[in-house]
Amino acid sequence: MQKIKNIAVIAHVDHGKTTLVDELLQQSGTYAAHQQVEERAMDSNDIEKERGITILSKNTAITYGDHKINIIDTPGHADFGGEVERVLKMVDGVLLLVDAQEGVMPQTKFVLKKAIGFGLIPVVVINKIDKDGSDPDRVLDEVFDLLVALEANEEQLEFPVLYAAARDGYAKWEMEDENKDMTPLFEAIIDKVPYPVGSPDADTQAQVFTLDSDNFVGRIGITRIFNGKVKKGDEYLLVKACGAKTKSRISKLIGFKGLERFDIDEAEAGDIVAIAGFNDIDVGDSICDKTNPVPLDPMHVEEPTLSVIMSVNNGPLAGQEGKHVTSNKISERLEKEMETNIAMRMEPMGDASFKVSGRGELQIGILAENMRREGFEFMLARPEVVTREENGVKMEPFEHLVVDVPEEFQGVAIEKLGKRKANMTSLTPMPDGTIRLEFEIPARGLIGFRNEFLTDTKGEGIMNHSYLEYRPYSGTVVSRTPGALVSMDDGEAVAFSIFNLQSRGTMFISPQDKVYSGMVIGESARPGDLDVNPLKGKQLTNMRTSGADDAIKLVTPRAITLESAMEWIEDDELIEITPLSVRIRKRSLDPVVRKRAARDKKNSK
Ligand SMILES: Nc1nc2c(ncn2[C@@H]2O[C@H](COP(=O)(O)OP(=O)(O)OP(=O)(O)O)[C@@H](O)[C@H]2O)c(=O)[nH]1
Ligand SMILES: [Mg+2]
Repeated sequence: MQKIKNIAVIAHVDHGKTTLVDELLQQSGTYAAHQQVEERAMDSNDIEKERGITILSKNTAITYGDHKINIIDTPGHADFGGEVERVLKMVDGVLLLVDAQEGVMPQTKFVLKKAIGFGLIPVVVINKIDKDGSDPDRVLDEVFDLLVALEANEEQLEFPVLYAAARDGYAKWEMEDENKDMTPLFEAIIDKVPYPVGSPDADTQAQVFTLDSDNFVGRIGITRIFNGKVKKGDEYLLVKACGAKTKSRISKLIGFKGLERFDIDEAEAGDIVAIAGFNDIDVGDSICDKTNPVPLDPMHVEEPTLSVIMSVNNGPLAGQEGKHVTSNKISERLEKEMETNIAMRMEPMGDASFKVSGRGELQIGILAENMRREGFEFMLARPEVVTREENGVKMEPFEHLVVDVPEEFQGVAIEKLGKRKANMTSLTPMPDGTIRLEFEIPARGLIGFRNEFLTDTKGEGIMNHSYLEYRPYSGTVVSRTPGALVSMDDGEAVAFSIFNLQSRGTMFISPQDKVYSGMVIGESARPGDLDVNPLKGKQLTNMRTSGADDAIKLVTPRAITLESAMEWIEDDELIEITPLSVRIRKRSLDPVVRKRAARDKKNSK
């Protein structure tokens, strides 16, 4: 029987997980000599590469001496916390990375809490010790204190610690040791991570933690085998969380090595392999012995905390840029997403709209971004937190927020967060002269805060947050103050009118952009919406902006991205998303209806 170790690499965002996995792949000699490998090889999908972040958990395998090590790289951004939760059951140990300068951050707490909950003993890797301002001793204390706070048991409190610079390819047991290579970390994995329990001779029990597809064999479930064996060509029972059972034959069995996959005939307890042959295989399903099926517990991940209504685009420009625009197409796509993404939910709401729920704006934003790249066109409303009722009390999600600001911005940060119902829990001067402020804040209070925070701190503030728990509803929190500049006509925007409107606020559009009545074309410098005409002055040709004639100078418009729009919009606004454009519009395009609504709102106050 092969000696196997199964580990997941977990951390706060950017603490160096994917870079560390690169080095483990490199230094174990997993790649062929001539193989060209990109940096952060595990971040394989387009959006991951573009943004330099991990979005999906992915597994790889390396050989070290006589051991096979299955490694799962996980995302560190709080919105993808579900990706971490769903893989922790599949491993027997975790590498917890902590940035030697930043120290314990909100998502460090979240992932460590989950790992402790599964009874795992973390191998702590204090990473980026090469960084200026790195302070491994302080960070180690923080990790220890966190484990105590999480009520870790004695064994867990005796966690092994290594010091590393993943990017430079070394890890070591003591700071004084020489910077050499990753050998100490390989040793730690072999010595400190327990072997899988379970027996190859028992009845088969395996569980799917990731879905994949293959043009030839269809759906593939990446599974951890807990007991028994799986053999190509043999028949097994697939048991779903709801209890439904289907019998099928394994048509293809796939093993992993580095970035490669290859066909295998058999795998046994302890290993991670991909299985094809079950048409309706989903994440969380168990694959069991057909005569004595003992399914594994379904997976549990935290429920979504944020939801947004997605609907068919019904604006004047609808259908011009997208390929898939109907309610049926959108519904099909969302259903497909829910099969693989166990941290998200979807609920049809009637009138060609769907409630999509997830962990945060980024998670929902990435789904929307993937959809527009696939040719979809649709609208999104303002994100709302998912509230719950507990014993007759309305509850809402709270987040743990950490902001790092230069001292001079401490006051404004505290004041602005106070207005958003944040409760400060600590204030720590950091060695680099910044101040670290920690808060507990209703998730609602964070919607739209990032932009404001960056402006207030002149781009120097850093904020990080992750889910804490549900608490009683905390009343109204402030929302956006500036109003919208709303187009009152349909057509193509004209340079001259944009020039005239610049003094009214920040423009979102450029000359020749298509606009329509009710579309938001800028942010007003003042509260309250303003209807404006971006088409006026048609007789003055647009040529005047492009030529050498600099009679009018246009300020570069503020770029509207999917996420910035989600942060910015109010309840009476919608985002129109197509493969080519992101536009903001008023929910009601009719100015008369809007005026009446504004008057009613004012009277009711
Ligand atoms: N100075 C320094 N930088 C590092 C080190 N390891 C990684 N980095 C840098 O940190 C950044 C983030 O690295 P990633 O490996 O993508 O971090 P990650 O934890 O996988 O990030 P997410 O998956 O998005 O949570 C990159 O710019 C790396 O080059 C290190 O040891 N020292
Ligand atoms: Mg990563």
